[in-house]
Amino acid sequence: NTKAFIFDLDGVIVDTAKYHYLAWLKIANQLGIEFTHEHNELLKGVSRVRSLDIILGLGKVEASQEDKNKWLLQKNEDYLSYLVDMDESEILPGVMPILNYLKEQNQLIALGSASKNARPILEKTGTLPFFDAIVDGNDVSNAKPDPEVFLLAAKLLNIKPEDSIVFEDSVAGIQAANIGGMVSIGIGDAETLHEAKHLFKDFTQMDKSFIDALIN
Ligand code: B16
Ligand code: MG
Repeated sequence: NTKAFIFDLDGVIVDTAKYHYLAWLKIANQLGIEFTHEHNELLKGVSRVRSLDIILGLGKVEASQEDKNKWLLQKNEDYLSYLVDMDESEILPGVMPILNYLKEQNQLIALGSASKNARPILEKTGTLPFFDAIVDGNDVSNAKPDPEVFLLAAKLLNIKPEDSIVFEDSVAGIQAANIGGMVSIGIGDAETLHEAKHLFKDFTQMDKSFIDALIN
């Protein structure tokens, strides 16, 4: 059977979460807001605009739209500076074997990411040719946990939600997949992602028989 395998980007294909964190940390420091790795969990899978609002909320800082726009721009420029030297070495362990196996099995692959920087990251890491459809932060208006991003990906592939499988590292993303009626697979920490249907620490823990069972 042909299924749609929908991958989140940050934290699933590449570990860009650390760069998002560093870029947000600069803004937080500038504003005198404490911003820990734990706080950063709240931003995973969340849009750029919403992320800033969450950080400002942590520090109970109120700001004008003008200031917010300035910080959003600064954050993105800083984030992009970390991506300049990005190459295939930044692909997370076990991802390439799974992408290759899915292709061998003639399965459809899509990206379902909140990021507006998704395409250049796929290009730089050489993973772009694997994707039959790409839906990112430029294509949707409702952020995860709204299932829009994943539903649109499945639609572009002409596959029903119940025949779609989502790989996600964020709580909001797992919730989006579940709300969309898809099979949610958490990649990361079991406690954080307890709402996922299946859970793996990373892709090296996932064997081909697991993929076979999803396909058949
Ligand atoms: P950008 P994902 C998300 O990507 C990140 O997890 C989240 O931390 C980030 O704020 C969001 O993309 C927007 O990214 O600023 O590049 O548009 O995990 O949905 O692939
Ligand atoms: Mg993610």
